Amino acid sequence: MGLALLLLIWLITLVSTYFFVAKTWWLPAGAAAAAPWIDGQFAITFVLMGIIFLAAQLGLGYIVWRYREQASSPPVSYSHGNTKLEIIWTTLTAILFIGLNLMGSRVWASQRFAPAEPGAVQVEVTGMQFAWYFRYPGPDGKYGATSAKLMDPSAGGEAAIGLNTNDAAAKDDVVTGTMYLPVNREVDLSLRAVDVIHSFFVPSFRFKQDAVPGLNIHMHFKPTEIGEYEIACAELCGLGHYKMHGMVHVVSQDDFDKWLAAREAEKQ
Ligand SMILES: [Cu+2]
Repeated sequence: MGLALLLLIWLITLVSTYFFVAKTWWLPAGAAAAAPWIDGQFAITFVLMGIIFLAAQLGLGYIVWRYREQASSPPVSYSHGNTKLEIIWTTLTAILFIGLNLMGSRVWASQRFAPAEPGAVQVEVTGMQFAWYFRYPGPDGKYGATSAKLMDPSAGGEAAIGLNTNDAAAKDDVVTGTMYLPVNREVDLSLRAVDVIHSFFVPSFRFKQDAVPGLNIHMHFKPTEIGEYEIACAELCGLGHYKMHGMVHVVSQDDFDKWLAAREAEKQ
């Protein structure tokens, strides 16, 4: 019985480790400037945690087998703990977790606290049950005013985000249901939410940030590959959460300019 348990524990350990090593459930290929940095952080975390996980589970299996009940087993003796050992492993765990946090905080902060590169494309993303809307400020470079009173999610587009069309700065604002971005240019993102908390997640960009009602959250990132990428809502936000899906089209600067000009023309 002890041997069967040892084999079972080791088998579960090795099979679950295999999925991480073989990357069977890995994220899609990175397509933004920070992606290699974030992937590197993932790799460090998985390798360190993987070594500890393997050592702990293989050790557990061995001990289950080594101390199995046998005819010659001595009577059980109880341990009342070992303060020195507890201090050692608590300290090591604290160093590991705080260290990983400090390492990861650099890339996290670089996308949030450091200012976006000059000339970044401005895009406002609004999450609502259950859609994403994208707003470009137009030639004036200014977003027009919005108001909660004007919001009509059932109408879609400008009305959904409550754009005040009487505001001069709103005249050239473009609101779309699909996001277009020029390749290799930084994107200065403003994230808003209408109703509940949503989370703007683009797995290919390794980009995830909550959108919170009442807050305007700024982040920036740089797509580096032309292509189409999925957007998912990563915060359980209601019954339709599963279909809160969108697409980002990363195109050349030329195609982006043409696309935006065509949207402006549609407004006239
Ligand atoms: Cu959502």
